[in-house]
Amino acid sequence: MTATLTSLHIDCDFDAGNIQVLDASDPCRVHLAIRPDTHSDHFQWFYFKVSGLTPGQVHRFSLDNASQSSYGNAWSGYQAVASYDRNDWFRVPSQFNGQALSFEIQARETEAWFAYFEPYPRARHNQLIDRALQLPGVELLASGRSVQGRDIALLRAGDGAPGKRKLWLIAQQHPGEHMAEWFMEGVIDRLQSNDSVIRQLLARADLYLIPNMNPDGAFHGHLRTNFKGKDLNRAWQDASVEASPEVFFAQTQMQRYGVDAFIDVHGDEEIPHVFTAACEGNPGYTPRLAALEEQFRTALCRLTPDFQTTYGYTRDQPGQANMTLACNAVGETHDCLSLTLEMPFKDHDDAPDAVTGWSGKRSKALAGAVLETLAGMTGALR
Ligand code: GEM
Ligand code: ZN
Repeated sequence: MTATLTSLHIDCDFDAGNIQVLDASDPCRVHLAIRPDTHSDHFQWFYFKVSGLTPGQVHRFSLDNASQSSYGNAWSGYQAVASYDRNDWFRVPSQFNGQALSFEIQARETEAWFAYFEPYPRARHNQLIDRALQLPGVELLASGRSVQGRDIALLRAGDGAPGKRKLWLIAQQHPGEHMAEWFMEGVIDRLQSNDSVIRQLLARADLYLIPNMNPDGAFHGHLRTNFKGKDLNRAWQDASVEASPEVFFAQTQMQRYGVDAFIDVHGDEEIPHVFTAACEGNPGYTPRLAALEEQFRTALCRLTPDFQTTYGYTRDQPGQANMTLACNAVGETHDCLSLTLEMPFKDHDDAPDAVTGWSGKRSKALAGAVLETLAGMTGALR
């Protein structure tokens, strides 16, 4: 006789939650769908809680609309993440059949969370800002407002003294790319270490940090857009207070303080590697900028196995860059080293981790290597 299993309760009414229940009548085979961003057709990010699991029982979940997501081809080779406590996240066996992404767990406990990537909670963001402001030499330089009025913190590490290089790092323009703010936590961690590399860096440069560019989108479980349905990484030529106040704020501050190097931190759904994209298609691209990009990539490769230059986006043809992207717009406006840094939703196949795949912890470690790379370049940036 088959034991009657407890019915499951599925919830996503929390920070960054996103799921729609299609049919949960069979607790062993649950049918779900991912909800699109508000005011946009984009979707891929999911994050939900399941209660009523039967320990020892295999429970299967199917995202039935996966193939219609923004990056429908990206599900091949992807594994969902799960957690029993929202601190320790691990990959679960997942399959994509060309239509639906299904994943399963042999439950250890009666409750579990599932997500597209290890979520970076808003509460943790607030703690990160508070912790950063306790560090010597770190200040809240300015605070912007999102469409819905959430704070956008611009932190500066350093005294802004004349002659110091201005290094900008912004993160999570695309709200579903939670690895980006894990990276920014790694920046703050390395600053807090105040080791000799950081002291060398801050002797010559100031860091301008925006740990989360899109708090509304993150809170609402969006993949790609802000609360007005705007892709912020397509807003850097026509930013407005009405449609894209987040970018308008960042650009205003960049104009005010200046930029000598810029890194826009993202996640990539499809490519299972960490990589950068740069400004080779900009009209103002020069051999000087090409050399700086090469110096950065070569140095970062030497510092960590969690970076590579073989895989990445197709290079833009000369003069063909999309200037609405942050990387290209900032690189052109400020004639500086400007990069998009991409971390994978899957794993970094050059140094895979079978348990976690790419993770928050690896995003944080990468940040330390990026700061070390920048520390070795401050003299070359201008
Ligand atoms: C990407 S950036 C795309 C850059 N493409 C090239 N060829 N340089 C985006 O915004 O689409 C960043 C991301 O979404 O992660
Ligand atoms: Zn992105």
